[in-house]
Amino acid sequence: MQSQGLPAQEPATASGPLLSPRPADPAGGPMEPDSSSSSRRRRCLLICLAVLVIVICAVAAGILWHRSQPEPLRWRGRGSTPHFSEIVLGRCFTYTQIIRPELKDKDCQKIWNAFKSAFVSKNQCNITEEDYQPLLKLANQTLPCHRSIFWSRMYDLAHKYTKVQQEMFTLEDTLLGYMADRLRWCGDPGTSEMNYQSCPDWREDCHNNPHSVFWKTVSKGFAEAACGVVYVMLNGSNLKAFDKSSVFGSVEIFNLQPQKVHEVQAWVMHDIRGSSSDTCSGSSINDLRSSLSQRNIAFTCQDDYRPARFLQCVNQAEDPSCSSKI
Ligand code: N1C
Repeated sequence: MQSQGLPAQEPATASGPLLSPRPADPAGGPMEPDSSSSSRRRRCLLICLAVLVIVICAVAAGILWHRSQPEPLRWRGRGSTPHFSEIVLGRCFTYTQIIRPELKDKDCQKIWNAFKSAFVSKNQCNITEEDYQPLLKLANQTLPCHRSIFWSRMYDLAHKYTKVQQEMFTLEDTLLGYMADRLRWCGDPGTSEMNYQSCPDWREDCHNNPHSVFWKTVSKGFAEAACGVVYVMLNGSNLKAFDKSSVFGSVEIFNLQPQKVHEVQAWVMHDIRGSSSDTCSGSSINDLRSSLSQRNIAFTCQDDYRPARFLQCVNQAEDPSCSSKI
């Protein structure tokens, strides 16, 4: 039978120093079948060992690499809205190309970059109004006088109203508000990525987070730009229709410009089947009246402004308050 061993003249060191030297074959003939098969077994064993070592090293390196990736900080608020960048960029194009084509020359890619640069890779509790200034400059938009509507605790009805009355604008009907409407976002100091796991909560983590500072900054800009008669929709089914701690009560009214704003007209709306907790003659509206009079801005107030009431009645037409006689 033909030997399956290596030729005896092959140097013993060819397989490496770990191999034991092959027995010498004084006749120069084929090796003994026993010793050749044991050398094969050893070689197999060595190859298996080497493969095992490589696998262990690869797994260990993988684990170390994974651990060295910085984990984003953990906050108490929900993380960024999934696909935040795609949504903001898409909304920018929708707004500038379809909704308000007069803004078609805005550069949405630049706007998105400025938005992201305002908060990524920064301390998420130390975001400032200045961080958002480049974004505000790029997305700047002029609104005609008498067309701005503010709201507080009345998100749905105010936006239903401007959907029908298309020449009127809430902040969410401007490019900046439209892009960010109902989204959440934050970054992480360790990376230039978004944090999709958690974001700082205004109450439980910190006030100067990317989301709160954004709304404060753009609300301030929206109020500064308003002129003529401005409108505000307030929720009379809340205990206080006017809340001094709301964005409207703490930011917007203080940034209306008395030289441009002649009058603030408030509409205090009540849920059709809800309670009527506060009205134009209540004390919270009085607070609003006096805040504005100190700033020399005239004030008028209407309970259940009829055009907005009609919108509430679309869903509850059977209610007596929706009958045309009332
Ligand atoms: O605190 P609010 O109401 O009085 O804020 C509303 C007021 C509006 O007039 C807007 O111009 O301030 C502006 N504004 C927004 O447009 C806006 N969209 C979404 C302020 N906040 C806005 N958000 C988010 O809702 C944001 O997270 C903020 O804290 C809330 C405010 O809602 P609110 O208490 O009903």
